Amino acid sequence: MSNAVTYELIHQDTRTRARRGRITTPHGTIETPVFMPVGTQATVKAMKPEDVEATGAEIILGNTYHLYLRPGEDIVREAGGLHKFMNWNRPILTDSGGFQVFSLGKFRKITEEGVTFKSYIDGSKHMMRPETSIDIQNALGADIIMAFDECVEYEAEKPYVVRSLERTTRWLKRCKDHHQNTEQQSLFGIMQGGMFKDLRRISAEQIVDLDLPGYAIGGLSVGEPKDIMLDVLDDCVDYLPKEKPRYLMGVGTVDYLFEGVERGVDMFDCVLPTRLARHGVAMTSHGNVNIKNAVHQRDFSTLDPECDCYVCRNYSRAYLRHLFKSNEILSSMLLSEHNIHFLVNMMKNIRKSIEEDRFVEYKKEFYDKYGEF
Ligand code: PRF
Ligand code: ZN
Repeated sequence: MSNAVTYELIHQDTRTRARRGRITTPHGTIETPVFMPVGTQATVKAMKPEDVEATGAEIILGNTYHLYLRPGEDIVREAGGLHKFMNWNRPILTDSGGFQVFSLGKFRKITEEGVTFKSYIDGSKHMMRPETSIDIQNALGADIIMAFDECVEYEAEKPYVVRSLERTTRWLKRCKDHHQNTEQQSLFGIMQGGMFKDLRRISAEQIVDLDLPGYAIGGLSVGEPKDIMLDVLDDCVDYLPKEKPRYLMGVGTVDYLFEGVERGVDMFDCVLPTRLARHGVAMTSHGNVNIKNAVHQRDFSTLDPECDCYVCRNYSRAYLRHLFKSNEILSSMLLSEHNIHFLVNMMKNIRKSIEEDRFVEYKKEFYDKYGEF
């Protein structure tokens, strides 16, 4: 039986762990390292699929938890799956719902069987088991589906993290046993273990044992300081097999993308570019630009002279500021398109620099221009 998703290593950087690769899926190929825009509610907020495609994005994320609660996975299945439902014909990855459910705080309860939680929409009670998450993800039909895991909070105590990661491994086995559609959808395992390197190693050994088509690093970027996050990440990547893709979940600030790539991560996702856009912030090669600022009132230059996206080819900062100040929907649409293009293009440049063994130089060049993070 063949896997839906395969990974090919194209070039290993000679001076860092950065690597250039390619992931093949039933809906097309993805060049890695890759940034994946987030489309939680079966839409990348404020963007039409063709606009997402125009940015060069090759894969987007969907979310089990949100689509289960609304519209319900049956409706997506009846529509012919998530690709068809939302009119996106390229690869999709769905997160398992684990992370979203655990973010609910006092509105959820964890047992060996699964997690009970209250809907944020109508307060109704639900139980999500590893099997439920897989059933929903099978109905949605994404190319890559994620294991149902527990992401522990940053300051969780070690004894709790031990129990949690072992339960996450047992849940992963249940996910793997339950997932039958392996030729259409590939299940990725998720490493946990909090900020404890010995536990990260144990978690990695347990999940790698299951021989899955890819692995994610979960439980990072949950509020810990940057030096701790990078120190833990350093070790995590080494525990994962070289011949499988590695996905750092929920990470996508500009500096973390470079730091992750440098440590050998292949896939990233983050809501940041679209969220910043809706708050009037543009990401540019010279740092973030707050379009609300009065200095842009008569600024007829573009957001970023180095960007060739649809927005930068056609609109001025003065116009974008006007749209934002007037609460016009087009403001979110245009800034989202630019920000996604910015990150996708940055990853394209990173990939090229790895191929040419000058990732280190490119990173320095980029940081010098970008300024403070
Ligand atoms: N698990 C899952 N999704 C996630 C995370 C996780 O740990 C994170 C942590 N940064 C983001 N999204 N399933
Ligand atoms: Zn642009």
